[in-house]
Amino acid sequence: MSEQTIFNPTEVIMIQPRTSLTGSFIRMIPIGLLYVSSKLVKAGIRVHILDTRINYVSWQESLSRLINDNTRVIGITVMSGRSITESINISRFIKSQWPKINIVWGGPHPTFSPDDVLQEQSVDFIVRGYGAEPFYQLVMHLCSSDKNINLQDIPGLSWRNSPEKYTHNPVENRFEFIDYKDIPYDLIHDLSHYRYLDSGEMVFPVYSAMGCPYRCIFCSSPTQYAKFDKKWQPYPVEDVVGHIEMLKNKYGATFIYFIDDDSFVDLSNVENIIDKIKSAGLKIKLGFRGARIDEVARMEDGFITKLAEAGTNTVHIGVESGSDRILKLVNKGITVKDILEVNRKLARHKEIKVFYNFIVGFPTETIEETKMTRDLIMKLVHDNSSCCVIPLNKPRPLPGSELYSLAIRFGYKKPATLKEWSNYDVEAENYNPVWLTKKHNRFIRMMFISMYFIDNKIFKFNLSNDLRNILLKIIVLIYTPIARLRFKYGIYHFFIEGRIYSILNKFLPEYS
Ligand code: B12
Ligand code: SF4
Repeated sequence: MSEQTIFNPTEVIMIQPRTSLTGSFIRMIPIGLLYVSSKLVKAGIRVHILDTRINYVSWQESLSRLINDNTRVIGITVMSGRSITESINISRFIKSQWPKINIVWGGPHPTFSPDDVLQEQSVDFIVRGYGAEPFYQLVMHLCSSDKNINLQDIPGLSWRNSPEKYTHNPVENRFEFIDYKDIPYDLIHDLSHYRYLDSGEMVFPVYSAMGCPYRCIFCSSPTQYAKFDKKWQPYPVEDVVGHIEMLKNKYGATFIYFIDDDSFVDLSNVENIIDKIKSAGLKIKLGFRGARIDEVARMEDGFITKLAEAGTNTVHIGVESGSDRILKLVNKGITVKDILEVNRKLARHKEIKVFYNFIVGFPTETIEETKMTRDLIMKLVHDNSSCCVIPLNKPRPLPGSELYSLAIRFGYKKPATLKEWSNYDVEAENYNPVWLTKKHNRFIRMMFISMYFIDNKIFKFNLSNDLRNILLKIIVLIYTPIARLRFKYGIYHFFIEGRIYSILNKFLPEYS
């Protein structure tokens, strides 16, 4: 397809909506939008990025300023949860003012639940799965004089034929690898808006590997890769290090956050990366969001020291439960004993801050088993003062996952409308899985909120001393003893803090 065939000139706008409260503390550059725009930018099409997490109150004006007669397509990246409400508002606003502009949704939510997205009349197309090539083809189809590209041939594309009839093209069953030199970072004009827990670092999310070979039943990844020949594939080590070098030299990166599903499937791959970082003389901090207990169990102390010496200061590990029965049910492949041993091993490496993830309230989980998770959390914090426990998740069954089939057996009905999906957020008070008793839900809610306090998180994050953070720290100092009492003894009665949290979550201005 040559550039001359495009109706001249064509402009595309890519929008990052607001996400949940978590997203206001970890605000990464919207790389989903950069990846998906990469081929268009290479073909010379003008692409603008609008991140409504920044200056949220004036997003309508900012968008109106960007739209002109050449704007043909607007893409929005959508995760399940709060960003759905935001994306509906944005899409309806566009359609009400500029009905001819095509609106395309992509990202995790449309990938897993496309039908309910197509019920929303303001959305014209969905791209499921990896987006760079399909989005390029769609824009070509919509904007170019060359009609060789048929909608039917675009992988992962979905659209509405009539109010009740939708077409879903099959997705390509392989990973999308984008050359780091083609990622159009320059579309982001001010990098200073992005942050990782207010650490003051210039953070860039980077892939070192795609996919995951494990099959935890609650995770969307095994469903996404079910038909892939290879479930895990690393990027060439030279590319990973070349990418980091470019980000450091050209954009001032000080912290690389590996967003891989799982970075440590092959320990020698990470070792090669850190060796190469060292030999290139790159001084940069590293964080890994994808690590497993059994993988850390395989690491010698020397390996962990080497990771730390290469700049690693953050590792996220999925622990999930303090009950061996639940760990088995969710196919985690680890035991509570393994978790405790790994935590003690990591306690010997204080330079690395470990973040543990938990999920409570699986179908068949008893309140006693949830209490075992509570006890494990207290033990982990006791044994390793540098660990942090991420606020709890409740299981959110995604269509196609094993958890989904299990949950259906226990009376689960998936949200019927897009609006209902927007309540599917980790912070949402009103997401109470049907298989849990009222008492169990209230117990989990108490744990969820207390978890912000029990491990002195806020003081481990080096938050700056702006007004919001000072207020937060005062609240934490006052409330921590109460939270610890509630957590330790399971006191969930008269939980007015839960209401206060919900109100704050709704009305707190976006962290900007
Ligand atoms: C960084 C990250 C975050 C960041 C912010 C992400 C953001 N965009 O705002 C933070 C930390 C805030 C976050 C929070 C959460 N996250 Co998260 N997160 C990720 C992570 C690690 C990387 C996302 C990313 O940047 N990927 C790289 C880019 C290149 O990929 P991509 O975004 O998928 O984009 C590609 C396609 O999806 C598509 N595409 C994307 N957007 C668009 C738009 C258009 C128009 C088109 C055509 C195509 C398209 O094309 C892109 C290129 O191929 C992924 C796991 C992963 N490895 O992907 C989980 C992941 C997205 N998160 C997930 C979850 C569950 C959560 C939380 C619920 C966790 C929690 N307990 O708090 C919250 C929910 C937040 C919310 N609802 O608002 C799930 C998604 C579930 C879902 N259905 O939405 C994932 C997939 C992890 C997993 N396997 O479970 N997350
Ligand atoms: S190891 Fe992580 S990415 Fe892989 S299936 Fe389990 S939860 Fe998902």
